[in-house]
Amino acid sequence: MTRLAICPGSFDPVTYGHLDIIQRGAKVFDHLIVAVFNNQSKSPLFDVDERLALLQEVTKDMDNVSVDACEGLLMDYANEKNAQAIIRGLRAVSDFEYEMQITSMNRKLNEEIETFFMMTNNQYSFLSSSIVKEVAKYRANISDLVPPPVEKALMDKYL
Ligand code: COD
Repeated sequence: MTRLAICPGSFDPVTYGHLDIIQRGAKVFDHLIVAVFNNQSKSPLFDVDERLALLQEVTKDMDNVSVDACEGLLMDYANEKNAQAIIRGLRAVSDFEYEMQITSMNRKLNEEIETFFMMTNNQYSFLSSSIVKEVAKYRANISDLVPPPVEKALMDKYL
């Protein structure tokens, strides 16, 4: 049986922290779908098509990773794809409560699909898309935080 996992998120935009989790997830599952959702509590800088295009570009050499744009409930999407697992990244303790909340809701929606948490590489523990956007606005150097196509897209946005 093919083991399929979904790595959901806003990815507004994708950072090296996200990529770290995507790479780790792709090592333990046969196939990983990076699912781009609009998180209702965030106002995105990039539209879904832009986020998707950036993710496609930066994951193009990962053979068992694909990228998809999604709407509606994560668990409906995972069920439709016959996925066995959801992969989420954990940075610091501050992520824990939010992750517990969405995981217990997701479990209520579908008990068959397990959520796995992966701890990020220490160097990305305090990295988030929001922080990257904040500093990119002031044209600070972000080359060690995001891949080159994302850096360019951010610089173009804030031109
Ligand atoms: N290191 C490691 N992991 C990281 C890092 C980092 N530096 N930065 C982010 N991550 C991880 C996050 O922990 C997360 O696992 C993933 O990468 C994506 O992060 P974000 O911030 O892009 O994504 P979120 O948290 O905004 O995603 C929220 C969802 C879109 C998944 C959520 O809103 C959702 O499931 N929406 C669909 C509607 C739904 O089903 N709702 C019911 C659940 S409440």
